[in-house]
Amino acid sequence: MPRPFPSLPRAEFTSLSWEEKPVDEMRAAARAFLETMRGRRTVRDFSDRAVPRDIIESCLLAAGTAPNGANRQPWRFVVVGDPDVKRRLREEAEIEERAFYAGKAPQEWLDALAHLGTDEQKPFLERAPWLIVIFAESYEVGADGSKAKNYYVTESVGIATGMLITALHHAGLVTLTHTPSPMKFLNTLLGRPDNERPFLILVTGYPEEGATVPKITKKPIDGIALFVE
Ligand code: IYR
Repeated sequence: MPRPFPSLPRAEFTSLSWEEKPVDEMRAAARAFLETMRGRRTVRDFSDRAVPRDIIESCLLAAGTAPNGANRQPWRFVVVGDPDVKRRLREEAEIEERAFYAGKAPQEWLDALAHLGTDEQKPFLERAPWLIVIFAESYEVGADGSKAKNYYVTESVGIATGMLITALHHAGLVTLTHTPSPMKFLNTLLGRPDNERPFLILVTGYPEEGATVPKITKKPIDGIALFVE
């Protein structure tokens, strides 16, 4: 078939590195990983214990392997460990959260959240060692100021974020996906340009000793999937 855009260079290809697993081994691996993932919980009680930066870097590189639109890799991770920046971030986030809990959020939303026990206080934003602020790059700006479109940005950044959460859990850390709304203050605070849209904050660290989490259940297989076969 003729190539639709022959002026674009074709990528070079290399052989796939993949090793077949016997089906029994595959099944065991799938089940073991399910148990690993069942051990992941969103945590709100963070310890202030330090986490080495290189561990976070490895997890970010794992996230950076995510499949994404046209391989543009439209994510930017701003990793905040500076106590002063964390304090300012907490202050700004709590301004938004106070407005949210004091009337901006419709009652139906507040009712849906009630079982989680959240409120406008976000001490973890100062206490956790790392706040990974994830930005979605809506379009790329070249050195000459030219704009290039990115594709499936939200999907791509969502996938990378899921992989980051998984990598951090696998490494033995806990996370909280936090989304103060609106989040535009993060651009100003962290000096990010207009083509980067705040996606979420991944609070990362160790759990506080004696941390508690809400008792929740996950849907069973027939609640989340159906097979057409
Ligand atoms: N951003 C608020 C509210 C909140 C919203 C959802 I949807 C949650 O799953 C949890 C919290 C807060 O962080 O408190």
